[in-house]
Amino acid sequence: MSKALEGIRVVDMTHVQAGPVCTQMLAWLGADVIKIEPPGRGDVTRTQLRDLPDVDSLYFTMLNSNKRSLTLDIKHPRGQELLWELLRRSDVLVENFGPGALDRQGITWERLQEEAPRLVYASIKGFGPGDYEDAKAYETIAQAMGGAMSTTGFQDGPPTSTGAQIGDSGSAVHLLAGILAALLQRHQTGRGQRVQVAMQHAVLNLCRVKIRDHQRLQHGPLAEYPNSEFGKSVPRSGNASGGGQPGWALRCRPGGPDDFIYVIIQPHVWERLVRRIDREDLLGNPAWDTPEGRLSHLDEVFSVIEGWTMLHTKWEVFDAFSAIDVPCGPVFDTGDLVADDSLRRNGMIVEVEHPDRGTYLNVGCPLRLSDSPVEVNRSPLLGEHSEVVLREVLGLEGEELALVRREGVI
Ligand code: CAO
Repeated sequence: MSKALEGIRVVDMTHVQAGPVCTQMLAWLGADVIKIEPPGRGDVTRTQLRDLPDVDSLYFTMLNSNKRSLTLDIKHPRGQELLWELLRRSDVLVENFGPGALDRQGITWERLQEEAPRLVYASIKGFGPGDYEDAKAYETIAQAMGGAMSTTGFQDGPPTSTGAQIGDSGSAVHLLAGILAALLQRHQTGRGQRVQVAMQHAVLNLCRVKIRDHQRLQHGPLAEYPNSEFGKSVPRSGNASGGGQPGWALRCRPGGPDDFIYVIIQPHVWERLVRRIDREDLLGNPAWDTPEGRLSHLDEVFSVIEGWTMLHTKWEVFDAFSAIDVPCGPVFDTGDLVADDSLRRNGMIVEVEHPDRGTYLNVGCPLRLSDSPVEVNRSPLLGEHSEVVLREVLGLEGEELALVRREGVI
């Protein structure tokens, strides 16, 4: 079966996490993603957080599947020539180097428009133009400056980062959307365009509800928050749901660190819920029976439900509450995730074979297209496809190929 992005060639000058996640998705959708890496060392993540000596790290293998690796020294004059040849024959360039890194090599938007007018030039930086534009950024810096940290955690604790990589992988997904839109628009205009995502902007976009609450706060306290006092900015709200229906993480048996279930109280399932937990005595009492009545003492409401959940495992509570249509979800720890049958059947936890490390687990592709199935293949070894790419795409042969290798260009 064909793939959605078949025939699209991507020059992948990404490293670490934010860029590689985006180009991995382009590859899963069928693009030919050629990852350019510095000869000899490659993407820094190949050697970071290694679990096995001399083997590409899981950090690298899990973010670079389905790509081809071309080592190319972009600071060498011959490397530059080959890069430009490749760019002229490609559809998309994706990069996430520090501010100005490509410009310093003469790879500017102005020149790209002249040399490769159909090319979509996509970048991730920490920040947009202005005060912060020259600053480098990592995941947690974006979380700090995009609103996630100040609003995550409990009010009596420090600002807290979230485990979901919303700065890096969140920016990657935003960039993917921009690239696909630019490729579509190219059908009308015949031209590529520049697509830019700032990690701070991506995180802020994901914190939209907190700016909603900031404005609500100017008109009075946020009743659904667990906090008793409010200042001028939105406080950390622990495990409050953030939506229109209250929710909380409730303890379950046997009381381990992840023995919790998240329960949301919808008004129309309240009666069923209290019957299920054997608290019919609460029915008929407006302080308990109406959403407005419950709002003023949500902590008490949830501790009553917790009195029942603590007697059962999170899976038992999930079954019992799901059976009466109460929205709830057990807290999955990483062991639960990799063992979950349905995630495996859905292709979200996949086993991949690697020549150096054997079998490893990858998180699969959450996009499911009926006409473009995704097969997750292993990440490339460093420079594994250098010669084949130079031969196939740029037509280099024999002595020309031998020379670039001898001179350390690839
Ligand atoms: N051949 C030769 N040189 C190469 C090369 C190649 N194939 N590929 C990259 N390089 C060089 C670049 O030209 C650049 O050199 P100069 O510094 O001399 O200009 C250098 O490698 C990369 O620079 P950098 O600033 O990107 O790298 P860093 O490790 O100092 O910073 C990071 C890393 C992530 C902070 C920075 O890249 C950044 O801010 N990126 C944008 C935001 C981002 O994506 N952050 C997410 C990171 S994931 O948590």
